[in-house]
Amino acid sequence: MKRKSLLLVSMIMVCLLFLAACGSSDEASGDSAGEGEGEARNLRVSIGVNDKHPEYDAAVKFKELVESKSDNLTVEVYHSGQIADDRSAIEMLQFGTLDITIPSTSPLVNFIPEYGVFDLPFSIPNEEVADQVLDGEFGDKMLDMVEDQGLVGLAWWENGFRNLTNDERPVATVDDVANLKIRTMENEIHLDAWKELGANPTPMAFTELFTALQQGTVDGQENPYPTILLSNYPEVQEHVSNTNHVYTPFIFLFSQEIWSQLSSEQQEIVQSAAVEAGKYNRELNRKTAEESLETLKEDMTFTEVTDEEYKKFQEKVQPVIDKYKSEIGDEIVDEYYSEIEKYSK
Ligand code: TK8
Repeated sequence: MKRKSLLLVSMIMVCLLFLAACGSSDEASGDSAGEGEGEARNLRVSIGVNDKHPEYDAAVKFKELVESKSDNLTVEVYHSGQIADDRSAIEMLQFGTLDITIPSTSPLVNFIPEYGVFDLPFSIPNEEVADQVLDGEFGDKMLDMVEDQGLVGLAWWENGFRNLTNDERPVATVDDVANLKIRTMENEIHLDAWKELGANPTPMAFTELFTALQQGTVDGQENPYPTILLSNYPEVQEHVSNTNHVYTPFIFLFSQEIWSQLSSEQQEIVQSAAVEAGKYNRELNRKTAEESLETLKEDMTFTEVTDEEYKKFQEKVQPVIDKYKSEIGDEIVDEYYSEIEKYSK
């Protein structure tokens, strides 16, 4: 009797060990979203600028990188706000009805006030400092901050230094800004800054801007040189000035709801492609900005803002910076400025 019960116990142990091994091998083969090559999916990317802009070229680069590395991911790029403007595209990511958008950071302040640091006028002094601040711990912290909004921040791309255009008069000094109807992004810091400078600002989605300039609903706008040239603003604007008043990043955002459905292998492919295409975007954007300025000097009336006048712009908007330092949060603003100082030496 004893021999039979021992045999039975041994057989049960062998079965249990076998089942345990099957269980672990199932986990290893990984059919769940977290493991293996994941399910086939087409990723839609929405950007606001048109297909002549460096951001579009970088989005196509992202598509090529993903499709070359993945067996089951495809990418479609929709430019010119065909799917939605920046703010609506962000909301579509939150609802899981769009996969990717790469907007300016400015509309994000409507969801995450801390993102207002990037809108503080005259803060980032040049692209080199921008890269070091964004690619360092501070930039990583800011990317992580979007998680509470149903978003995944994958990489920093570049919109660039913003410059003023208008159809009324040359702008060389703060006084020249008086009463200009300036379109701003949907961002209260930009609105307040242009009010403080004496303008009459109006917030508006980028997708509506060309028509508003064409119809004279607004006198002017502010954007980096590539956007000014490649959005055909010289057709509807006479004057451009090198105000360089804000450096705006583009942020590569992925819907968190859709991200969680990707396998870890697919997530790795998408993340590395977003970062690599971002480096390509920065390089192309800077080259295009130089070339665009030269063309704009031919197509428009360029007015130089001298260093002396530039300081007066900075002094004039200081009250806005002070006001938003406490609204954004003293701690994050202090950290932002100390990062800028650290890399400006
Ligand atoms: C494009 C926008 C745009 C921005 C603006 O998606 O709204 O003026 O500078 O380029 O993000």
